[in-house]
Amino acid sequence: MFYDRAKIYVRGGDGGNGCVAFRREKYVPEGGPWGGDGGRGGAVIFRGDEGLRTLVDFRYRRHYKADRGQHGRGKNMHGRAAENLVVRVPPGTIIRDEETGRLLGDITADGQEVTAAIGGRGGRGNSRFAGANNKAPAMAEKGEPGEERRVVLDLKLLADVGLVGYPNAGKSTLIARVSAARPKIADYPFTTLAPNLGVVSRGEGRSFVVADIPGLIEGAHSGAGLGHNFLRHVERTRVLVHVLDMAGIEGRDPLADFRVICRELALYNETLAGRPQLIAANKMDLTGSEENLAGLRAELGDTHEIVPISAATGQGVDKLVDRLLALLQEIPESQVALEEDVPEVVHLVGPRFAIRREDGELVVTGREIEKHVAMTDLGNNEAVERLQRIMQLMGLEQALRDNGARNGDMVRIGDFTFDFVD
Ligand SMILES: Nc1nc2c(ncn2[C@@H]2O[C@H](COP(=O)(O)OP(=O)(O)OP(=O)(O)O)[C@@H](O)[C@H]2O)c(=O)[nH]1
Ligand SMILES: [Mg+2]
Repeated sequence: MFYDRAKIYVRGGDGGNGCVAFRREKYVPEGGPWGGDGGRGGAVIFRGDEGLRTLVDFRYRRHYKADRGQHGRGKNMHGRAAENLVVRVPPGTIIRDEETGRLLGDITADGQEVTAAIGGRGGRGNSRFAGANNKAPAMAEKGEPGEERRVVLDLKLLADVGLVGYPNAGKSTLIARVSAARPKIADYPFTTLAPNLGVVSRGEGRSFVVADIPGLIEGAHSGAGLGHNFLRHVERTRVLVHVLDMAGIEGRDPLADFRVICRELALYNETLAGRPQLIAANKMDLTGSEENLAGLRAELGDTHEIVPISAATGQGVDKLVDRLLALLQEIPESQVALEEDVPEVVHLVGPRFAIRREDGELVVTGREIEKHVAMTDLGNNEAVERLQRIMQLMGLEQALRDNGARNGDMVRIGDFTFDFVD
C-alpha cells in the first residue's frame, strides 16, 4: 500500500480574558463587579473534502492556528467566541498525534469532521467571583490556552489514473516525467515488475495520483506475462491512459497494440474496459511516428481522444496532464477504502501533575495545573491567592511535602514561582 504523509502543527485559539469592571452608574453608588467573560477560542477541525485527492497541499502550509476568543468587557458583556479553523483533507486521511502516536480520527467521508485541537475556554470576568466573602472581587481569569499538538496525516493513495500499455511503451518514463516517482526505465520489456504510484501536482487543489503498472501483453487477463496480477491496481482508477509506442519499434503496430490491450481489459473486467480513456500517443520524437499517428487518427480519431506526446522530451505532456485534470473534475468519485471503526476524538488528559527537582528548585508540570497558572493574572494579588487555593485543593501542597519540600524552597509552575511555606 502506498501512503502520502504530511506532518503539521495545529493549535486551538486561546480563550479571551475575563474582564475586571465595576458598576459606575448614576444613583448606584456602591458599584458591584460588572466584568464579562472572555469568549472561547476557535478549534482546529479537519473536514473531509472529496475534491481533494492527496496531501500535497500541506507542503505549502504547515501551521494551523485558530483565532483567540474576544476579551470580556464592562457591563457584563461577554467576548465573542472565535470561529473554528477548518482544514480540508481528502477522504481516507488518518490523523494521529505525532508524539504519542494515538489515533485522533479517521476521515472517511465528504463533510466528516474530526477536531484536532480544541480552543481554550474564555476566562471568567470578575462578576463571577463575587460571593458572600468578597462582594467586589478585583480579579478575573485569563483565557485558557488553546490545545496544541503536532499531527501526522496519512492517506492511503488510490490511483485516479492508470497507465496501461504494452511493455516498453513508455509508461514508466511518463510517470517519472509528471511526478516524483522514480521507477526503473529501460529498453527491454517487463522492466517494471511492481506498480508505481506518483502524485501529479499542478498547484493547490489540483493534484491526482497515477499508477504505472507492468506492461500488458496478449493473454494478460488469463495470466500471461505479469500484467494480470496488477490489473486490480487499475480496477478502481477513474481514467485510463493507453500509452502507445508510436514509433512502432521492432515492427510493432500501435493500432494493433491498442486493440490487444482493449481486448485484454474487457476480458479481465467489462467495467474496466468501459472506463473513460485517453490515448497517449508516445515517442512522437522518433521517426515514423507521424505516419503512425495519422493512421491512428484515421481509425480512432472519431471515437477516442488522442494526445500526442513524447515522455522522453516532455513534448505534449502538459497538455495530457491538463486533460486529465479536466476529465477527473467531470467524473464522479469512486468509493474510497474505508477504515472499519471510526474512533472518537481523544483529548489527552495526563496525570494531574508531576514534580521534579531542577537546579535546587521544585518544578511542577501537568496540563491542568499549568492551565490554572496560565489563566491567572500573576500581577493581581487576589488572583494569585485564588490560584493558591486551587493548588491546595488539587493536593499540591501535600505532594510537595511528600517530595521533600522544606520551608523556603523555590517552587516553579510555568511562569509562576513562589516560596514553599509549610
Ligand atoms: N525516444 C523515446 N524513447 C522513449 C520515450 N518514452 C520511453 N522511451 C524509451 O522506451 C523504453 C521503455 O520505456 P519504459 O518507460 O521503461 O517503458 P514501460 O512502458 O514502463 O515498459 P515496461 O515497464 O517494461 O512495461 C526506454 O528505453 C525509454 O527510454 C519517448 O517518448 N521517446
Ligand atoms: Mg515500466
